[in-house]
Amino acid sequence: ATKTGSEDRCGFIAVLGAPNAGKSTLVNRIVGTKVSIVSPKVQTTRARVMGIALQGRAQLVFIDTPGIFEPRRRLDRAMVAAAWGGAGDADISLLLVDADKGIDSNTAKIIERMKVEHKRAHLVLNKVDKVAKPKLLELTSRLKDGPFDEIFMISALDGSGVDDLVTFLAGQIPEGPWHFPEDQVSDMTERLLAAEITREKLYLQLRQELPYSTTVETETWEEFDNGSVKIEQVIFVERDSQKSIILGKNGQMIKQLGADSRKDLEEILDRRVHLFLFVKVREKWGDDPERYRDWGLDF
Ligand code: GDP
Ligand code: K
Ligand code: MG
Repeated sequence: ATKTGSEDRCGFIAVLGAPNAGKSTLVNRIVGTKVSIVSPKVQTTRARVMGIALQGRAQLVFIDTPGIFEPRRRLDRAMVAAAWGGAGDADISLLLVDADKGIDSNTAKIIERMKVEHKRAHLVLNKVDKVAKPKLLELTSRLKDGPFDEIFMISALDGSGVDDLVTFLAGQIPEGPWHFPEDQVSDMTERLLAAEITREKLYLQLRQELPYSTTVETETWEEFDNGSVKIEQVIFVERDSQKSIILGKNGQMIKQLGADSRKDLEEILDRRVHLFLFVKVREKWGDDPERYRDWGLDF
């Protein structure tokens, strides 16, 4: 199914940056559908996620990565390793910076490492929708001696500047046959994507640290002749008290979670969805590699 032609191009583009820079928002916008979940919380993205986009005859394969930060837990270390690993084989790497936040210590460390390891790197200042011009110019001048060939200013949220970035990238990637069929947008299975969508709702609705204690798995996936699908998912938590929070008073919380997730799933999968959510306590799931096997994280 892979097309070939003399003018075809295909390349891998790693998207790196501190947590919450807007990496997943950017990849979703370019791909045109949600392949990677987004929330205002750090560590929403836990593994490498591939988002595939076409620009003319160029197939651009974006590698969305977990944010790079100083790791503490075992899961943190695996996420940061996955982020750098995602850039290792890429043709181009992009450093995404939240222009409103500027260069924090995480970003400064990423720049130091990119100087050594990344030959074709570009800087992308994101969130220009909420930053005044003088601040942008100051940031640009501070970074012009960095390891970057080009500097772009974009808003992944409202899309400004994104087309120019994509056009530029399409011209930079190597000539060669496409790696993926033309209708493929991600390397994720529908089952995994469905679990991620529910995890996104947990990140959006739960307060403080609780989302980090949860993980979601799709247990059953049953398709019917009328085109609808029945999906059963388990939300794993670490303690009984967390289970009661997720269920909520009279089950209100989980009902809302299910409704929000189902709505998104119906849009993404383009079919009727019957979603059933269950909550199970599994102590220390965070230390159990079986729980992240689906994400492809190595330990
Ligand atoms: P990631 O951790 O780098 O993948 O960042 P996310 O894509 O999850 O985004 C983190 C937060 O920043 C979310 O609340 C996004 O809606 C928000 N965000 C992302 N891009 C932009 C942008 O261009 N402008 C604004 N104002 N917010 C953005
Ligand atoms: K995030
Ligand atoms: Mg992300």
